[in-house]
Amino acid sequence: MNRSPRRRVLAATLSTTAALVVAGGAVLLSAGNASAATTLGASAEASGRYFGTAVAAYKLSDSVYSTILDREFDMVTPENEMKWDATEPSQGSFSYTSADQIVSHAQAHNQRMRGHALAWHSQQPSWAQSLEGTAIRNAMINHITNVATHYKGKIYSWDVVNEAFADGSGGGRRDSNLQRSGNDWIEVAFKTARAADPAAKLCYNDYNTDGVNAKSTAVYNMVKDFKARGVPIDCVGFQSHINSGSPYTADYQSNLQRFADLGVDVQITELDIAGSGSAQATTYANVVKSCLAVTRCNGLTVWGIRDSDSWRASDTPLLFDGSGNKKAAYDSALAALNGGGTTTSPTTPTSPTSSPTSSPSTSPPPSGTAGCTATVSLNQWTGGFVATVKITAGSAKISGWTTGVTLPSGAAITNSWNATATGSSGAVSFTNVAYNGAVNAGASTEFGFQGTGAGPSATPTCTAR
Ligand code: 9MR
Repeated sequence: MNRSPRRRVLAATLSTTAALVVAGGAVLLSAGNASAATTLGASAEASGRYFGTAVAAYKLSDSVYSTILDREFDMVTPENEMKWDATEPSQGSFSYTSADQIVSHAQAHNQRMRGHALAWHSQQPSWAQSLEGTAIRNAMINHITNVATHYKGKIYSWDVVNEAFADGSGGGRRDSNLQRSGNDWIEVAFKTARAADPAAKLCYNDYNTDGVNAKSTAVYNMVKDFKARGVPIDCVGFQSHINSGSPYTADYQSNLQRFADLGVDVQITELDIAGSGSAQATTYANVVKSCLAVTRCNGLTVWGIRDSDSWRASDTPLLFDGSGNKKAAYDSALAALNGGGTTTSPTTPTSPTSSPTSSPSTSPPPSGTAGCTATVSLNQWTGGFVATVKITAGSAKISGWTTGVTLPSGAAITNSWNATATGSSGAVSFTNVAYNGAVNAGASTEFGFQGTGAGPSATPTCTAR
């Protein structure tokens, strides 16, 4: 069953050993920092997540490309090979050669697969482009049934429907032959995919939804409706093609969280960030941290390996340069995955009435002893709040921590991430989870919680082990 991946269990079970070999031969070292893995995939696995990339079949014979792929990544999305035009070039005649090549490569290297994409207005074969009404509806159903059946049991999650919402402030559906076949085409696509491969997570995937805006809210309302009516949907993909026209915004994390709160997983599916140097590196770290802060964020996929592999190469938006060297963005993303790094993920209110605050602990540990301090960043609005707590080790490395907060009367915690909560109102304590207890001297880790009512106003306590 793809929903409880084998390696997730392995990583959790074995993370206390001194060193171990995980996917792609990457080594997870416990010396110095128990969660400091040396590759993107191994590092993501330490928190039960994945780190993937889009792959083009024709590049697998490029040894620079495949060496990086197999060293760094534990999830693979075919960049074009599973699309409708590639898999059903003439109606009823299916062609899986290139996609199968990617699946075989992934299986041989212990990488899982994201399937992309079963139903989409773009990259339809020409025969489908000319269909309308019942004809396109039936063609879609037949296509999904065939492709999802061919890959049954081999796909961790499918982008069942891609980019069905319009850009702009209207919050409506995008016009297409699929949309014109009836507004229910999306739920029909999901039901068809579920019937064909019940083990795959079924995702809705889109771009310009990487923050709270009219388009993401339209998707949110659809997911909410699907959940209420029992339409099978398991996840939402956020493409995250980030550039000046579609920037990383401070509500990135809270947007992921509001979807997760509907009862679906969230995934970063096509990440690339235009730019270079430290600005690009900071944004990569912020996106990674946002995913790590959301319990139901399963993992991240970058849309290509080297800048030269990108669909928009001139933006140099990826983690490796054209020669395959690691960029600053790589180091920053890895550090963020390992719970370190120097960037902070800004959080903003989900309503305009919020006022972020930050307060340092009043009881710093004695120097030279194991100890920790905690600071809280609070975003609140009428009726609720999100708190991000930063735990910082003192002058010695710590191996675990517990922090205490006091909630005002009437407040209650509804959700937390990257920590185990004891209690939900009044005095509440949070203890590290397996992968973020060890914090090096002077280094930090973060966890968060969400609640109803007002957030804590006093400084959290921090006790180290
Ligand atoms: O990266 C893909 C590029 O090679 C194709 O030419 C293009 C065709 O539509 O699709 C690109 O991938 C897109 C993805 O499938 C869906 N989201 C946007 C991606 C970038 O355009």
